[in-house]
Amino acid sequence: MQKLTFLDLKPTLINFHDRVSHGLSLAQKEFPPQFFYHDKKGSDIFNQICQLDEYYITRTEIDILQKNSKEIAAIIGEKCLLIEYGSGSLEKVYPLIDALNSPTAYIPIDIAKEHLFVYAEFTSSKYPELDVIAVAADYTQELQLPNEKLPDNKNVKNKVILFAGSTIGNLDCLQVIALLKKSADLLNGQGAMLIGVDLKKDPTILHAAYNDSQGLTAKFNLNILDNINRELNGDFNLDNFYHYAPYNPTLGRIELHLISKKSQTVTVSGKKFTFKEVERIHTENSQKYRTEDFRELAQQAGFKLRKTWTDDNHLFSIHYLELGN
Ligand code: AVJ
Repeated sequence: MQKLTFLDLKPTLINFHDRVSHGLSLAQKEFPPQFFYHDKKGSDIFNQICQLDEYYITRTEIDILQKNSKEIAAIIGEKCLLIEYGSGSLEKVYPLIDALNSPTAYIPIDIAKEHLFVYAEFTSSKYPELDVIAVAADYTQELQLPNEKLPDNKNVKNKVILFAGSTIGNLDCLQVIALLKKSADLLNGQGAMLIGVDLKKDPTILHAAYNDSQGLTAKFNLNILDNINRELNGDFNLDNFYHYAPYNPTLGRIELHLISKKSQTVTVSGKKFTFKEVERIHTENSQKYRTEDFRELAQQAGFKLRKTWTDDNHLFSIHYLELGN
């Protein structure tokens, strides 16, 4: 018997047209990083990036989780509600579910409903004994899980939010604190987060990861313009833009930009936008952290860093953050 529940908390989706038009009207043009995954092609390119030798993030995180799954499971303990922000990170969450040896429930939360449902069905058929509660919601917004849909409190000893994939790197530090505070609320002030965070390192390694020799990251970045052309009747000429992804050592982050090769005018849904030569559209930040910096940030949101796991080369980190004393 499968135990699968769907909860639709009706998250508000960003309207592609409005957000594109807004982003192109700003003095410093920008798009949110979610736009990379707007179409299947974007998500496919990202999966290809994850296979690149130069892109260490995905592989290293999976490796850390697998190597330390027993210890992580021991810290989390039995009768755990395992919540996950985002869904579909099979290689990351399945080893953890295995190591936890029947958590009380697994609760993936994702804004993309269709994708979430497919993933939840798959997970539930793989773990027929596991109580899977799929929640369509936006975890960056205020969020409460309806108590009556959750397992009885006496079967819950710990609640842990898994936030893998270094997605937190897309946020600036105020947004990180806000997200952690919202997470503390979601946990009702008791529980923990298991969170994947990319580490500061030799900029050459970072540069290679975001400027790969096959040009996949460039394709990933430029694909946003293709989506705008197709869906919003745009006339971006992709040959007129560079992919630019420098490491900013002052801010400690990789930045992705699309840079106009010349002065040009582009039309999107009948509206004209002008670009000066070398004017940019900022498409992503990918923040890197020292462990002590992340510890301090987490502290500002009321979390204590209990334990950090990393790989032998100190490329990536997984932190266990606890609420309360
Ligand atoms: C999905 C946010 C982890 O910051 O490395 C990969 C995505 N952007 N190449 C990252 C990304 C360019 C990414 N995260």
